[in-house]
Amino acid sequence: MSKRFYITTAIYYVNGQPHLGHAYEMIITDVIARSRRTLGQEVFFLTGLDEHGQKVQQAAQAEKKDPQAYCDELAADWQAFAKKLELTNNDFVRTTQARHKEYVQAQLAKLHAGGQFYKSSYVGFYSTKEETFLTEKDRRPDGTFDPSYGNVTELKEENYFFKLGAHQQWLIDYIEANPTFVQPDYRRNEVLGFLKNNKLEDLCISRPVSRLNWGIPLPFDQDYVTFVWFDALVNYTSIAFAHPEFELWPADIHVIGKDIVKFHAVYWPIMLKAMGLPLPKQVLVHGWWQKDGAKISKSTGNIVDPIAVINEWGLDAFRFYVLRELDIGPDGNWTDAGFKSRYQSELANGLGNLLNRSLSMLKKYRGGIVPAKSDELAADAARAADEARALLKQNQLQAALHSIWGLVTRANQYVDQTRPFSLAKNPAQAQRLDEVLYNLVETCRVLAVLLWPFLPGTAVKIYAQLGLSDEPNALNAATWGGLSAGHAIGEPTPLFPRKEV
Ligand code: ME8
Repeated sequence: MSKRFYITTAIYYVNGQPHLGHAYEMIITDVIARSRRTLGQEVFFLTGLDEHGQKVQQAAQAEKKDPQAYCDELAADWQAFAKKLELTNNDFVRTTQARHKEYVQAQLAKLHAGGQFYKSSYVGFYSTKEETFLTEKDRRPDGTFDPSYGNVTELKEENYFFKLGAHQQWLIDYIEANPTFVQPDYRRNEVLGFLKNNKLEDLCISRPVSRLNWGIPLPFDQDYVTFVWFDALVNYTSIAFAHPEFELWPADIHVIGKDIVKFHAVYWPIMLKAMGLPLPKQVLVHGWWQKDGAKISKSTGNIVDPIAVINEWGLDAFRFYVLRELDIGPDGNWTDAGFKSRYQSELANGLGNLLNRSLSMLKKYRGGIVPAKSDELAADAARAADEARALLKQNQLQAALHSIWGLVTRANQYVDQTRPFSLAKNPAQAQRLDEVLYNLVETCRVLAVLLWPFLPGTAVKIYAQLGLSDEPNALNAATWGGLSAGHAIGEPTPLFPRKEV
């Protein structure tokens, strides 16, 4: 059995509907998963839901629902959302599933037996919003806590703690020896800075049932449930080992947002070490989306509804905008004007126009039959394919799209330069017209192959319009000359209808 490329998203709290930030994370993970598939690797892609903890319990209470019933309803929406985005996930974890809960309890029992936990009294402050304990040193100079913590309450209780602190130097050494473990580099430097300048506190891994009962009971003390983060992080392994038919662990990439780096780059490696498991190869950290320069927030109404955008503009227009607009790392800003502008210029007038005029001319001038091979654009296509291949291997999605669009632009310029509509008027130019038409339709075919990880529906439509029955899902097929003379293409239809804006 050979190891599969195993990639995960964070798992999402089921306390509301998915928003732009969640959609972005799912899409970049899907593009990386598809990229590896198109490069010929076997891939396992996991996404899912984080269903326990106070946040979810409170959201259920606010709707006067039993937490499990509440999660079941929302889980159906989230699963439908994954389908709407055409994610190629191989499984969908819900942390309330028996397969996950049993695994978490088995790990807890093992760690407890191995002396990794101790019971101690905790006096301090608690942020429900962040599900985290706070101390005096988290106060701001004016004595208050940062509003991002929400309502902070004072609390004294007995809990179980996991011995994190003992592994601080080991983790520093590990991250220094493995420069790609946390990416981009500036996130890695932040983690190292945090570890070198702070004493790592032990991690509280329990919550008393008297305060919170929506969680996985500790197998060794029924008065407690497991801290939601300990439960959540373990999903990456519980599901990997729920698939004995594949070799999955260690994960190749955990894709997460910038707010949860500490959990993934500090707590999780130490948990895995204690569990006797190898560490994931990489934690890949993306930035956060804003809209119109302000935080996305349901309460202020500053939101982008991904489903509404997809229903109006199509899935691939949505996928394209978020991937082309924002590299993995920095923060991004959604504007409706920016979205429409990319739709119009890059999709409708760029790619869509290239395909439509290339196929329409082939229909009109050659009855839809591919002429003899010609290779005027072969070098341009090969350059775009080589660049895309190299960039996809490094998860440089935005840069890869940029290279691919270089080929779209080149082919559109080629139409303007060679003027096939004029050539068609002159019978003496019949052979030249054949050459031009071949270069155009073959470039469209190569583009479909290169675009498949990013815009899978569009890639499939291009192949169908070219009259090809296979799927454009293997990058090797980007080699020039795939279309043969005499092949009959299908019907040209606009990929991205122009819209009044
Ligand atoms: O943190 N832009 O869940 P979550 C980009 N359950 N990404 C964003 C975003 C935005 N505006 N808002 C949120 C949790 N995200 C835990 C994770 S993993 C074992 C447990 C991203 O639903 C965020 O950075 O609050 C995170 O990666 C993901 O959405 C889930 O956030």
